[in-house]
Amino acid sequence: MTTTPSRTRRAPRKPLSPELAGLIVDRVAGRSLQAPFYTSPEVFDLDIVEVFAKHWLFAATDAEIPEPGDYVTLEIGPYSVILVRDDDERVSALHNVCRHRGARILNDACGSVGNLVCGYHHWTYSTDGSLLHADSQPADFDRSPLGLRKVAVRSVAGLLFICLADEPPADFDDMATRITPYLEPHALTRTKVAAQEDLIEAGNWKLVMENNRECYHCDGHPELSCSLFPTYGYDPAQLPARLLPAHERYLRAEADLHRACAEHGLPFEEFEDLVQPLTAYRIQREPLDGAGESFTPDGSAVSRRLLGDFTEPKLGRLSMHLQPNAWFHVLSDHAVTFSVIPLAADRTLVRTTWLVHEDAVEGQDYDLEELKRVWHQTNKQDGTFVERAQLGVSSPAYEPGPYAPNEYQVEAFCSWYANRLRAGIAADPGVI
Ligand code: 3BY
Ligand code: FES
Repeated sequence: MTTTPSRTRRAPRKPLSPELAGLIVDRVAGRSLQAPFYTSPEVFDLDIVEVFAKHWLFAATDAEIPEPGDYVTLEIGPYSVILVRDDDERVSALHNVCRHRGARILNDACGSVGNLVCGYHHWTYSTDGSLLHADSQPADFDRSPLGLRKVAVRSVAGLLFICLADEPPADFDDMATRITPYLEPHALTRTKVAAQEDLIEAGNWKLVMENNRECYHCDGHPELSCSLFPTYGYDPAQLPARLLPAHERYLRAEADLHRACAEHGLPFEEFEDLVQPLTAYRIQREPLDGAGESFTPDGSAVSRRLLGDFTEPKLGRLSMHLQPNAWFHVLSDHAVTFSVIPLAADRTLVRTTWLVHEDAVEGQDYDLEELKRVWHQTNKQDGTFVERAQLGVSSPAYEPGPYAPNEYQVEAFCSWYANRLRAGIAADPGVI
């Protein structure tokens, strides 16, 4: 009996219309994207092929699958990926596609299994993906080439990343090396999931990301504005007069934060490379307003049990942005991760996960509603902004408008995105 070795196949492809290809090649920098990038099903498919199937994506946290057999599944366009902790406590990422006749194996978003058993004809795989058992096969049946197809996966300081490509971008290692010293003191591998919320926003995934990359709109976030400085994204030389008092507060808080970081050996420097690399990101430890500890009405810590071995709650926020689909706030007392998954041209899943120290006790060390309040409310408000943006860009009257200087990270996101599509067209002209 012969079996053909498995090879990664690409997502379905179809011709790219010349108009769309022209819009991609001729994108005008400094302005929002042309309407089809937000509204067209053709662009949605292109985004899956050129962005989500080719780049490293933040997928989940180690804390979501703490024990052997724990799994989560993730749907990305036509792909379904299983992240499962195997018996050696390593995380495997596997295509959720049975090697018999292709049935989806795990159909829940998360759970725990001994082995991975296909519900169709009961082919049984171990948690590292190897095929353990296939019933009623000939005596010489060779199981070895029929393990579940693997997806590249990396764990960095408690964050799990996957890449669907055969040859994942190698610059992931540069990012992993740089972000690890910022993240490690927060010991995310010693956290537990206090809450996770999925919000489906009525807008394109790029509108969700663009909205995250600026705080021009942050007066629409009264809860967040208690602790996040309203000067976010501004060049200090170009601050409007109304923000000067906040900037003075920021500078004092920043000096305090840098002293605390020096004392506790924490890196704080801004690193930002959001446009050119395949794995593009920014990371920085920034002060918070008020008490400077956490996202609360007065800025004081939500959880009495601080992360890692911290004794000092006033450590601001470690802020990290990753292209294409994630951002993070890592504080002294908790961490919040956000991942964005496109569902359709005009529908996007935003998954928010709150992590606390694994020994923190709900009701004693923290109040769950208080922990979630700021980002639950902020996400809802952002969902409304995104929905309004989607409605507006869907009108024939929409024309791309200019970004303000404090929206430079929005421009960086769109430039990165346009570069990725251009590279895809250059590599494979005429098709997506
Ligand atoms: O997630 C972030 O880091 C940014 C900061 C301001 C707007 N957005 C929430
Ligand atoms: Fe999975 Fe047949 S399709 S066992």
